Amino acid sequence: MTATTSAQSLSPLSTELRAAALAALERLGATVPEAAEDAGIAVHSPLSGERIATVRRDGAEETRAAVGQAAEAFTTWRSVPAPARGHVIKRFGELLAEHKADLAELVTIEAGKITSEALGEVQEMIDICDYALGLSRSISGRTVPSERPGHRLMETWHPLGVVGVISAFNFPVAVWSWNTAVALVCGDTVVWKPSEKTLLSAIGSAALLDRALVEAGYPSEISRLVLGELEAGEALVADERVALLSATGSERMGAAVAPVVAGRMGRYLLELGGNNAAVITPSADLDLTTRGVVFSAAGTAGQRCTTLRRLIVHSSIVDDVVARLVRAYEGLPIGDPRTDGTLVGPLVDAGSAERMARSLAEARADGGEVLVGGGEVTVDGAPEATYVAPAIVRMPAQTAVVRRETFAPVLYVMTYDELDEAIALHNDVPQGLSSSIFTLDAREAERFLSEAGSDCGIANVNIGTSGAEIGGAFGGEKSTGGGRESGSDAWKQYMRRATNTINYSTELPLAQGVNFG
Ligand code: UN1
Repeated sequence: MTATTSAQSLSPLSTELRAAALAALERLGATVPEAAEDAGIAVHSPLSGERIATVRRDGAEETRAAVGQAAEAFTTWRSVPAPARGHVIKRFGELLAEHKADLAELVTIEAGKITSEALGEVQEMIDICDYALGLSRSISGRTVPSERPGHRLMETWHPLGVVGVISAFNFPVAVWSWNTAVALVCGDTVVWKPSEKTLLSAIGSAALLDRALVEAGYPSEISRLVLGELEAGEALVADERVALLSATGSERMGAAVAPVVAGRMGRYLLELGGNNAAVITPSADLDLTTRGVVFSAAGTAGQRCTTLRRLIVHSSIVDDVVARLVRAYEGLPIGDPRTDGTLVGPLVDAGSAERMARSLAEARADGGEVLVGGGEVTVDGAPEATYVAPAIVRMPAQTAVVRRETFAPVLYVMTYDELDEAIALHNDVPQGLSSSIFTLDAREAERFLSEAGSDCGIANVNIGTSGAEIGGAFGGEKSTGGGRESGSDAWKQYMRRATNTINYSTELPLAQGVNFG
């Protein structure tokens, strides 16, 4: 490893962050391909707002080479028995458990998550490994009655090929692992293009998977990492050898990716923007509701795709709900995410803060009233970092700014009188990821979960919109992209289905009674 980010140019905080990141990577057994400052990709830490490293930049050519290696590795990996593939994932999970703190530290340094949430992200990786291990012994097709005597009709599932994974900064490692653990037990190989904002976390986690593969005697080409930007992403999306492209990011990114993959008849799995809402009804337990709302709206500094962005509150309780939330927001500890007790860390970069400020200005122009937060917060020793106070805005209507996802902690509050009105308002946004209702009334809860209720991929009762477990299928409808990752039967997207008809009779009866001579 050559240190090309000159120590003199770093502030004391950035020096400390760089040293901590490099030490964590060393413990993870990872080598950082550092590049000259003007040649590579700059890695910033949101904790200092400054560059802490410069990493090699892979372009289209390197991406195509990685896909070629993964395609070659597929020809052997696909024939390894699924339970044996599961053992590699089991080992990967063990390594993740052993290095949980190291990887979480990198996630905190690069994505700005508080330590507890960063540890939670790594736990989510361990959980999906457990899940995928079980899957490796339970993937199964079915047998269907044949209309012909002496015939068997059945379905079998086979590996698909190379899976391309494009992941976002806010879950820099967990989302890759959902895709990778499942894809690998399904017999696919993976090429990963992580967010250019979180390359060190990616390098650290990929090193652990490499170790699990190599220890078991398999080639590390089964899983490839591409350290690139737009050019690398475009090459991955366009490559015909990528059978499934799984991408997490903005609605704009998804709208660019989908036509390219569809145009080459590839498959895509998209997990895009969310504009998640909670309906709060008069019977809600307001202590529990307040806690659920604050975690989902202000947690991760509003930077989850599942972050709660809209509250639709019954007009009879809105003043009480708002007063409780404002009180809770006023007491939110904002600051260095490594410090015990901090609940809100920095935004990923200054661009996020600018977009938040623009959205707040637009909300005000629409008649919105900012009840708490919204401003930048200065944190000692980190003058270049971007910390903000999570905001609550009372809106007279669901205007354009509310219908758009702003990836920052802004919670819009609107009111309703009849549940039908609340559900209509809830669904009247382009996105359809996650949703909640807070109620103790079973009829209201069931209506929200019914076909005439929330139109989202995730609909909860008496918990917030974020923090899903890996066992369920994760994803959403409408402009969220329609994909499902992680648990349940999401594995089917990573495999191809074959329908087999086997004739074990001495006759050749044709289906549909056709007589052919
Ligand atoms: C994301 O923000 O892209 O449900 C994923 C949650 C997490 C995953 C979020 N388990 O909030």
